[in-house]
Amino acid sequence: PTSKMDWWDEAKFGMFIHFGVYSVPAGEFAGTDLDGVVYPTDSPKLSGGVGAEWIMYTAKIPRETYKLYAKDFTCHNFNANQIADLAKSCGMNYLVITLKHHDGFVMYPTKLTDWNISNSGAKGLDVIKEMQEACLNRGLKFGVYFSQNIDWMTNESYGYVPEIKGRYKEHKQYDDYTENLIREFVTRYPSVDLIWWDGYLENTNTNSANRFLQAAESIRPDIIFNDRLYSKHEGDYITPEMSLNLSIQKFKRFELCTSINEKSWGYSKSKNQNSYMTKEEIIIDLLRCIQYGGNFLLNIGPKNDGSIPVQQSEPLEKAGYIIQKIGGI
Ligand code: JFZ
Repeated sequence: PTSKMDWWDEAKFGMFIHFGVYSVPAGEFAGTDLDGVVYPTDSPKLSGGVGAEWIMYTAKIPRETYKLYAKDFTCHNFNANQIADLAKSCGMNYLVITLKHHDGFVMYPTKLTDWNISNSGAKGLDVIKEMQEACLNRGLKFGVYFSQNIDWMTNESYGYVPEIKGRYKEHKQYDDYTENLIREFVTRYPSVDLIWWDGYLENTNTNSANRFLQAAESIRPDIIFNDRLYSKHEGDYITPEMSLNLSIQKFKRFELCTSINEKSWGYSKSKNQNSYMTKEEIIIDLLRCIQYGGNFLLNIGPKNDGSIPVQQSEPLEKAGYIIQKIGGI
């Protein structure tokens, strides 16, 4: 018997891509980098709120100011085929790209908000479509990261203001928008294989959440979901971000995600957010995941022109060389 999890159970290695308007400021605002930001010391690795993709929030950039970055989101050197080739050459079997991160910017030309790629320097380009086609052509499964309830561009959402974090609020209008966006997306790009939810899990209205799942599954019955939709939603697999808790992971499907730039998911030019995994570290994390039966989702953060900085492509290419040498994974 076949199950929708069949491909996922064999996937082992995938590429995560954080790409959006935050790739323009790239961790720097008003000429200063995030020197003043206090990073949590209890976690040596990356957590939410400290990466360059959070700059609108951490540097308290006003909405109208942040919107000005969109014109420099050019994607002039974005090459979906090249990125998919890189994933393939490393033995990766799937790819997950940000459709909408916490800044609310939508990476395909949606009808539902003006805050999308067609009103940016990349006007005319559909990153989601190109990436999906490149994946389809190479037999890579295709997924999208979707921030379902953090959207700093609107008061209708949860959590531009820290005080509302952790407190449940009904956001009917925003939840309707999310549901419509999911429906539009899966209708327009029906070969999507996975939605990687992310948000304030304790704030998701469970009725709304079930409508999001339904909207996607009604068009794409075999779609896979991670576990970051709401607190009690298990999803199809769990996503331990920093480390593996092996007592849990023996019993549940898991996917470890990590960024090649250990300090940021989105591209950063800040000296405080530049620490890159070596090829050895990539191979070790990958093998540890595989050994315990999980998948490893490794993140890159392209620049605003769509190119992959050499500090990220180099360790990945070198790891890919080793993986090819041993005959794949
Ligand atoms: C979230 C985002 O806030 C972040 O920008 C990035 O997209 C990342 C992949 O996901 O951050 C999280 C979410 C969950 C955990 C840590 C960081 N977690 O469960 O440990």
